[in-house]
Amino acid sequence: MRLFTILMAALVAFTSVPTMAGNIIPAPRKYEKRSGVFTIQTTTKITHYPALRSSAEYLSEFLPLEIREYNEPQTGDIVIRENKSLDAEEYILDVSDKMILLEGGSAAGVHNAIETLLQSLPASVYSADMPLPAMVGGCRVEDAPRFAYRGFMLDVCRTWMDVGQVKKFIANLAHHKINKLHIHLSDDEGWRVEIKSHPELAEVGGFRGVDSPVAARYGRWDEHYGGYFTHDDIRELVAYAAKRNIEIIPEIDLPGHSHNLARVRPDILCNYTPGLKASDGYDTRSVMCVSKESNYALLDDVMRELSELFPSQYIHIGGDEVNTAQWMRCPDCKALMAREGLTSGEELQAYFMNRLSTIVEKYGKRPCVWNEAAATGELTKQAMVYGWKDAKACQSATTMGYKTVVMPGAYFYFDMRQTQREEGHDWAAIFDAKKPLSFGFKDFTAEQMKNVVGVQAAFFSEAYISRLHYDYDFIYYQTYPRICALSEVAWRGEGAEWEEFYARLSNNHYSRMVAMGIDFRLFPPKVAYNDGLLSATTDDHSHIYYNIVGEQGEHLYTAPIKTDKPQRYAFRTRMGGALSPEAGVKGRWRMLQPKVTITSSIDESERFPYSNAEGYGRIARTSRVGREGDWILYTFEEPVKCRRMEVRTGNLQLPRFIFNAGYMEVSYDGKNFTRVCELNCGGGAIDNPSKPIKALRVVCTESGNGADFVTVQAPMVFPIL
Ligand code: TNX
Repeated sequence: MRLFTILMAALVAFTSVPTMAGNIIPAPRKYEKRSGVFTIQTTTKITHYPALRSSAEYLSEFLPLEIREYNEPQTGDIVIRENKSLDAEEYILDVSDKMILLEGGSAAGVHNAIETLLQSLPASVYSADMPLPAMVGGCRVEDAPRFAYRGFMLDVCRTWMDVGQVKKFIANLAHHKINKLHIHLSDDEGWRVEIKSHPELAEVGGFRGVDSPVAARYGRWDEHYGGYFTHDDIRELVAYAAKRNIEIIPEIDLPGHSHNLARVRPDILCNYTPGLKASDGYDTRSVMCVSKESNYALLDDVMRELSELFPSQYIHIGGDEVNTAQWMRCPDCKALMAREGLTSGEELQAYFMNRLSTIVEKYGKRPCVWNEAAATGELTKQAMVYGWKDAKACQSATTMGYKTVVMPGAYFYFDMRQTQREEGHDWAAIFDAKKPLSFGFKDFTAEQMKNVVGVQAAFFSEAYISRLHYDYDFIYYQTYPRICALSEVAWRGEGAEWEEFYARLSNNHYSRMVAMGIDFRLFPPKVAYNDGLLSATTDDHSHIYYNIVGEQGEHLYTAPIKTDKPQRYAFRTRMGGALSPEAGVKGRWRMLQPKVTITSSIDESERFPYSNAEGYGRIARTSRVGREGDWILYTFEEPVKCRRMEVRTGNLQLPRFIFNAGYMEVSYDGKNFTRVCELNCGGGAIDNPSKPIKALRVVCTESGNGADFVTVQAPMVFPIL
């Protein structure tokens, strides 16, 4: 058996795609293999130039060796030093039989050298339990990033992540040479940073649901849900990130996305009373009034505190998806427009963003905005623009003269789902790691490239919260290996060939990520069915498991399965905490679409009638929010035989616009109903019904959902396989 394994490994090595030397991600500019081997012993020392103590300490978190301050490189040491002839982030890693030399233009360059060294060691180095002595092959790496800005945006508003969780995220970004963490600290669903001069912003706005004035949007409706970072927390995060060459850029998303702020401080809103009927008495306005001087005074306090807390030269002030209709109904905003000669909502937003930018600049910082806020070109050119809509929006910002971070959603929004059947948003695109790796700057002119500061990806977390109870970690499943692809593009300025990159990933990097504690997404196995034999294969050293519809448990796959019902099997791979989506033969995920009529105690919306959902293609909406006692009824023309039936209120993959609480009933005759289950995230399901189903009904037991309506979806009918 052992011999067989060795032979197989040799075969794999022999037939595999040639990869960039060193199998490093992101691939270094120049990598030369050298003769000789350095042996790290338990007695090996990490010696460092005086100013690089922190770098030595960082390395010793993975290689627990003695640290010494030293000025001359000594045989047998791992030497950390500055080389002034290199750019700040540039580095040289030189491994010979005499020593390991890590040189950087600054501590940032040294950090990059350390990350490359870690990737040159066995994967167990990441869990700090690499057995010593360990051998490192001789090599010389000369490397530098193409972009100074290599970022990731984390949304801690929709789903709260505490200091420990954010630290873990930062630690893993650092292993991929990502050097900016853009942290989204305020949104409609939460305010996540303490403001000492206005404690209510975080103390009240950091929580939602139950007794909070903030609506319980997205998951955990029956819980006082949330949290926020104190000033001490922020200082801890900033220091932790800095040690890993990561700068934290805070974002307060203004003047839109301010529903939370408006619930805590209703005085920020425009001067008119909204119609409250559809939302069951709930004010859903979410935009700061532009005309109120008191708003600028409040924001001055906020920006002052943020500027003291975060050493970054940037503060992101948002500017996306502003509902300007609210300003058009406000007499004070209209008067301001007349006074200032402004003719559109966009111009009014530019006025607001410029006022806010002046405040940010007063505190010695530069403002960052989402691309909409710079669309008219009126915003100060001091601002840095984050192009999220598409590549065009990025190009147009660069042409107007804005420094621009490129992050088109269709390539870099890692909250998007990865295939049709997986979880997550789909509005920008459905894509896996191949997509960000394919990103290039071919369409950008040389002039435009001068204003491109770098690349960033994002994880918005609306879909995360309702998946916290899954048996895998949704955020890591969504973000890795897509972040590996991001790191390649951001470091090198271009992607790589997929085959070559995938070889580096699957041969080396997967096991590194397992040791880093990342529960990443594996690619699904290939499934084939021939002559009554069902087989599954994979090429990434993971294990294959399968389950059978209607049976409990998961089995290790070891050999082809003889069956005449291949559609009953689903296969997935696992490696550590990583797992793939399920794969199977065509027909495994077939759904029925029996003729159905949808009725409700609530009238349908005119724009999104119930017939949309009856057609199984599109979603429908009610004309108002659900109240206690409301119901939605799904009646089938003919009783339906199936293995499972499920109905959901709310938006497709997103539990919002739902019945917050309630239950589901089934009827086999269309007259008598029996209760099946409580609603969970707005939905319910019945498995293995005893008879064909004539109707399902969901009943609401709690009024309101923080919005104006309830989304109605087609029933999901799973056939007997
Ligand atoms: C758009 S990107 C948003 C966010 C959402 C995200 C979901 C941006 C500036 N705004 O509010 O969470 O889409 O993908």
